[in-house]
Amino acid sequence: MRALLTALAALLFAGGAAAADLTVRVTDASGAAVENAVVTFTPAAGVSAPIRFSWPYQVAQQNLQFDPYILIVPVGATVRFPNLDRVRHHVYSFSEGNRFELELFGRDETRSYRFTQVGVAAVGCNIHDQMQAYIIVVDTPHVGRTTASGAVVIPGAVGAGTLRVWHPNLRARGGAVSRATTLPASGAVQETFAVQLRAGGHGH
Ligand SMILES: [Cu+2]
Repeated sequence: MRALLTALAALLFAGGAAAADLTVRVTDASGAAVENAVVTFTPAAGVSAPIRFSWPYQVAQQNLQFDPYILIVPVGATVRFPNLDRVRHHVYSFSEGNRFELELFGRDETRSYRFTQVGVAAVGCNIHDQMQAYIIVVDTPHVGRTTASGAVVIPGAVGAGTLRVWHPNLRARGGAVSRATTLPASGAVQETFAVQLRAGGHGH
């Protein structure tokens, strides 16, 4: 009986965490799919639980590129920057609130930096101009990045809140547009954004 009650409690708890199955589609002005848009849903009621993501908080340098091109981390996260190249890199960001500089470091060395401000850090290398990456620092667990299809599934979103779309080439203040929405507690929900991109395109 005790085991049954425990199972029942677990079931009820899972029910309490119900949320809509939210898919967000991002297109450009001509209707073409936009890849590498970061979509967040921020509940109006706020977020109380600590935010953790399943992917590594890491931007490697390999073959004179940053990998990944776009990294999403929770505010307060420490991001590692391992250098897997034979050459030295000098990684920096001049983005307001997320300025940092990791001076020349070489093969198999790692530097790290803790991101304490919600926002975007545009990351570059002082030596290799073509190296570019973006670190998106968020205060919500409901976040994802659009694939080549222009779509992303946002986990756990429910209730009133703000949907926000950011893209490196988005023509808007802060590179982002947003709108208020209210999501049902269950069922499949689709939201679409048609955004204006600067020439130069759809990301990476
Ligand atoms: Cu470099």
